[in-house]
Amino acid sequence: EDISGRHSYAKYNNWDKIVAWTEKMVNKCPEMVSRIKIGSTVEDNPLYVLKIGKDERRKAIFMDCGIHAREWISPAFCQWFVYQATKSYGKNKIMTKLLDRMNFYVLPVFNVDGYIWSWTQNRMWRKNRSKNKNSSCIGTDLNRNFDVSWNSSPGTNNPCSDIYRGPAPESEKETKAVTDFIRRHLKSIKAYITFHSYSQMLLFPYGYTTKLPPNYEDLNKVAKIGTDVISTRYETRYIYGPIASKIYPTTGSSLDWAYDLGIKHTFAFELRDKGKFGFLLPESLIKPTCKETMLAVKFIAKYILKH
Ligand code: ING
Ligand code: ZN
Repeated sequence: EDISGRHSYAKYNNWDKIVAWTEKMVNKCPEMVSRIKIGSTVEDNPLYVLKIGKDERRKAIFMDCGIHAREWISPAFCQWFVYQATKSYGKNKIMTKLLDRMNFYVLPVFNVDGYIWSWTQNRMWRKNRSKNKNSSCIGTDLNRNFDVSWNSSPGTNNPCSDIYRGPAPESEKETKAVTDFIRRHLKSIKAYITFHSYSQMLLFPYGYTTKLPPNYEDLNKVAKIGTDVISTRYETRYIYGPIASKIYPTTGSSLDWAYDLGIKHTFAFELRDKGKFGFLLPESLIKPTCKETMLAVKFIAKYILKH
C-alpha cells in the first residue's frame, strides 16, 4: 500500500492520516465540528468521535464505521460524510437544515487496532487485537461482543474464530467505550447507523431472532426508500430487510443492542460490492460508493428529523 502522500477522500487512508484528518476537520470548522475522545483501544490508540452540529440539539444520530478491520470502504465513507456535511452546510438546503437541527456523532474507525493490523500485517483481519486467555489466537469480533443475546450462540465461543464473541459482553475496551458513550447520550440519539462491507444491503433488527421488531413497518419503509434512493445515482442495487432473514442470524451485534436499548431506528449498511472485489474494493470505487450512500443517509436523517 502507498503510505506516503496526503490524506485523500479518493483513497484509503491509514490510521495516522485519519487522526491528522480529524484534527484538520476541527480546525477548519471549529464552530461545527468537535473531537471527543470516548476511550482507547487495547493497544492504547485513541477512539475519536467527531461531533458535527451547532450545539446540544434535541436530536442526534450516532454513526460508526470500521468495526471490522478489513472493511476499508466503511471508514472511507465516514470521512466522506464529515467532509460533505461540513462542506455543504450553508450551501445545500437539506444539509443545512439537518445540521441546524441535529447533531451527528461519527466514529470514523471503531476497531482502530484491527484497522492498523489490516494495513500493516494482514489485509483480511476482521477482529480487534486483544489477547485471549488459554489460546494463542488473537482478537474478539466487536460485532458479537455487545450485551444482547450474547450467550445464546455456541458458534461464537471459539477464540480462534473470526466471529469470537469475547469472554463476556462488553469485555472489549472498544465496545465499552461506544456503549458508555451511547448510554450517556441516549436521550438525544434517535438513530444508530453502522457501516460494514460488503453485499449491498440495508439491514435492520433483528439478528438474534427471526421475530420482527415492533416498528418493523416503519423500519422496512425507511429501508425500502433508502435503497431506492441509493439506486438513483448509479443504479446500484441494494436489498433490504431484517438481519436474521436477509443475511444470517447473529448474536451480540451493535445494531440489535442499540435497538433494544431503545433507539428505535437502527440500520446497518453493507456497502459495495457484491463480491467481485469484496473487501478489496478498488480506490476508483470509493467516491461513487460514498456518493450513493450519502443519499440514503441523508434520507434517513430527514426522516428522523420529521418523526
Ligand atoms: N457483516 C455483518 C457481521 O457482523 C451484520 C453483518 C451487520 C450483522 C449488522 C449484525 C448486525 O457479520 C459483515 N460483513 O461484517
Ligand atoms: Zn463487518
